[in-house]
Amino acid sequence: MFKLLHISDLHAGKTLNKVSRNEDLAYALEQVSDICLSEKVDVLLISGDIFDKAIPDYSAEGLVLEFLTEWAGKGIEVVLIAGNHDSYDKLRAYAGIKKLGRLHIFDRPSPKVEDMVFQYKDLAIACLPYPSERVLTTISEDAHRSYSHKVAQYLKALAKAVEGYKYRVLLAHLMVEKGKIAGSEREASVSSFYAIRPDQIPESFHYVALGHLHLNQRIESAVPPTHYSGSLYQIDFSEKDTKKFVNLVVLEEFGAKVQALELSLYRQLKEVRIAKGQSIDKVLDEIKDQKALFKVILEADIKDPMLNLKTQKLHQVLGEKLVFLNLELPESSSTELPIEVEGLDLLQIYRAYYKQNYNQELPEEIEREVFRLLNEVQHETHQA
Ligand SMILES: [Mn+2]
Repeated sequence: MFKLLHISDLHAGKTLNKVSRNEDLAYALEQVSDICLSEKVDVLLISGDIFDKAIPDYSAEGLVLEFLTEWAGKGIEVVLIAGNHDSYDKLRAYAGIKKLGRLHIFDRPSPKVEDMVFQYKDLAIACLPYPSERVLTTISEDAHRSYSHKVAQYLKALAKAVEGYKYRVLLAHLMVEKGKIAGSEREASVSSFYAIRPDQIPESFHYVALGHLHLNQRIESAVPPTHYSGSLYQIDFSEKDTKKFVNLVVLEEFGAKVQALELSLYRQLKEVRIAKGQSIDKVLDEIKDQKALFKVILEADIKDPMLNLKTQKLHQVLGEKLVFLNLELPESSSTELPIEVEGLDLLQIYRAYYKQNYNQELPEEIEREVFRLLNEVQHETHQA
């Protein structure tokens, strides 16, 4: 019998409009450590997206290093793989700290599948770190075949590599068709092009520990028990109102028993809408002491002389807790645009809009700011 704890998608170094989420992660990791010790877990599985970006901030790195080295002398093995947010090279550089803990890092898929297996007594963990297209092309013999075909071939080879073991687990960072998307995953990485079919997951595994999708879920149509444990905290506002879990897995002679354990959250992400005519003071009274980060949607009239005061008040009372403030203007203000929009660029349209609404020319400093913002959204959104 083995006890495994399956966690995923730590996203250390995540920020929301410059607000660091490292405290949220630290709070979750404390609970993970407590569970590992109180449940006497044998192996901790971490299925990728350790970091949110290739170069995270120092406090994120400190947090992860502290967590990973905590297990030295505690008799718990830790197996981790890279996710699509992780840098392969960064995780490879972590190889040295293996000496400190019972830490086993699989940073990228290797052409030799035998190198991708962690063995512990009669348990084998076959690992597939996020297979980027580039890596997959270099290690695959049939380069012309589709992405999902190559991944499926690799999974087959992994299943074969561990067939002699009594207990067999697959640890992978992958998109599986029919998985529910939270919205906070990187868009292209969850498209159907990158998805493998549930029936491409080899039947011979006793448990499949997946990372990538941020909602805790089981892929029912796969033959082996196939689970995403989900992110450890609400990564962004698309995960508002969702609960967070880790999976406790008991591997026994007759199969796997899987139990999702709910984590408590350091801060909730909350979306608050303030309707036109609603008292801002009253809303603020209700929410200002809550332990949460807020996205406030203010239904506004651009001609309202109090608008500036209202937004100032929101910033003043909520402070750091106000992560986003979105003004929602009535539909009509956009239909009032001059008809001869055709052939104008966005800046020209904004100039016309400003003149129509304020009866004056667009001031230079605003024009410069609008130009900068337009540049930013048009040229920088597609960077990873
Ligand atoms: Mn992720």
